[in-house]
Amino acid sequence: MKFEEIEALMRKNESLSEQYVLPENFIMVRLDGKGFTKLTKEKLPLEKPFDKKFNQVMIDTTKHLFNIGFKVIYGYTQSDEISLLIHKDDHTFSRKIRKINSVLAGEASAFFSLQFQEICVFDCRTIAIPNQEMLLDYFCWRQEDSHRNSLSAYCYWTLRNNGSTAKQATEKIEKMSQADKHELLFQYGINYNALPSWQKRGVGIFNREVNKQGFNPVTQETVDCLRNELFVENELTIREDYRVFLNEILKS
Ligand SMILES: Nc1nc2c(ncn2[C@@H]2O[C@H](COP(=O)(O)OP(=O)(O)O)[C@@H](O)[C@H]2O)c(=O)[nH]1
Ligand SMILES: [Mg+2]
Repeated sequence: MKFEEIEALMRKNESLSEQYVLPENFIMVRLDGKGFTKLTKEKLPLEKPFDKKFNQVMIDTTKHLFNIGFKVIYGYTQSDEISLLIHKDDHTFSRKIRKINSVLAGEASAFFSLQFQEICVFDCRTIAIPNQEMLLDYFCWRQEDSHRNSLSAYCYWTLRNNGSTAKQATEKIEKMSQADKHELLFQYGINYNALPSWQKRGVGIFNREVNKQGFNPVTQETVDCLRNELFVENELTIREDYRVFLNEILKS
């Protein structure tokens, strides 16, 4: 086979297996740390179950993903995952799913690894979201996941710190209801409801307009101007209030 024929065949096979996010759909991506249970337990010096520096690096990684060419409307991070809502009209990489996933996973992995000077890897998946209601459901779902996992993580480490083996702690937690978990923590002097919001509900990141003073070198005057700035919401609301909050971000 000639080189030209080989090339044409390769390109045909590559393009015929391509998948795209359909027009008019929001592009949702979710990145998740690969093997972070092991990484956070064995390789990184972190506090358990939650570590402020780890969370800050997740926030900084999310912010980094706002600045790599996609029109990101909202970012949400909890535990070792990041969700990014990308604009309906975004046409980066012609909406090719393979490109979106690989570039975002690469950017997040590289950025995060540099912060800890350790190889840390994220996977990435893309989900087409056809309407606004489903989009609100998506973020409420991730927040509920955050809440459940955080309650279980507190119970797990409380039991471990008080003599249980990993197996015993896991088995005990599996059988417990949400109310039982609150009660267990209470017995050890932890009021789950009073814990910092970022540990229970995750953190939201979005652009907002702020008034800044600039200096005009021509007129030698200070001038007021509006600038877009990335804002980190550490105190997210829940359920219906969260939906209202997200709707406001979508309007702007
Ligand atoms: N020590 C510590 N671990 C964390 C923190 N945030 C997330 N993790 C851990 O990261 C892991 C994420 O879970 P998951 O994605 O299901 O597991 P994976 O498949 O091993 O990445 C869990 O084991 C969490 O305990 C943190 O702030 N501190
Ligand atoms: Mg993970």
